[in-house]
Amino acid sequence: MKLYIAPYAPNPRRVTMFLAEKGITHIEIVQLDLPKGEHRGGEFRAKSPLAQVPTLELDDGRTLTESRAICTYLEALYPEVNLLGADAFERASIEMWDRRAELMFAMPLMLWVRHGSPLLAQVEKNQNAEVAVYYQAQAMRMAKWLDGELSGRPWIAGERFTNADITAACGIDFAKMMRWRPGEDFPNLKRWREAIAERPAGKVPA
Ligand SMILES: N[C@@H](CCC(=O)N[C@@H](CS)C(=O)NCC(=O)O)C(=O)O
Repeated sequence: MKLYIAPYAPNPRRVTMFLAEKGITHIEIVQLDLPKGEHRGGEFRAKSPLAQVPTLELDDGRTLTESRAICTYLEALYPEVNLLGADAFERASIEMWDRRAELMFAMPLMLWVRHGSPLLAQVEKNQNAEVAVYYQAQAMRMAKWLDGELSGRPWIAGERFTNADITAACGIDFAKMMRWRPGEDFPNLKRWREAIAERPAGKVPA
């Protein structure tokens, strides 16, 4: 299998953090240069019709895109360490938190960065400062909410580390490009992010 990723890109990192936490090291990693447009060529587009990373290519040539779908596939192949839930309720509960982490938190953070960071101007041709401000406010509202949630438990989906933590951490780490990270004003989020840094997933470079 080959996993196509790109430096600094948050969605591929969701998969590389997932692999690190499971201790999977035998999947070949192929780095694409997004600013150079390596992902837009016909050869890669045949693997990933939306020209996006991450893309997982199986040995028989079939491909999967969408970071969560790739993680679902990898969890089925390598069930331990379990990151997506051990029984019906836990699987659904982790999916619920993962979707919240992605749609309500990581997505606004990423749109803030994509529209607001001058470093991305080359890749993001339609940057809009007003959109950046809108999503920054939305992301900060969700950060406050998540901070409250984390006052009562160690991890986003409950008592153990799961994929929902990876999804939220990738959003937060991408926002370093806007010089934001949870500080003393988000004490639970800060404690949670520091705990991730101690884990295998936390060692994967942002
Ligand atoms: N929903 C997709 C999003 C993938 C995505 O947006 N990938 C970005 C990198 S983080 C990308 O490939 N951007 C290049 C482009 O869209 O031109 C997922 O979760 O995998």
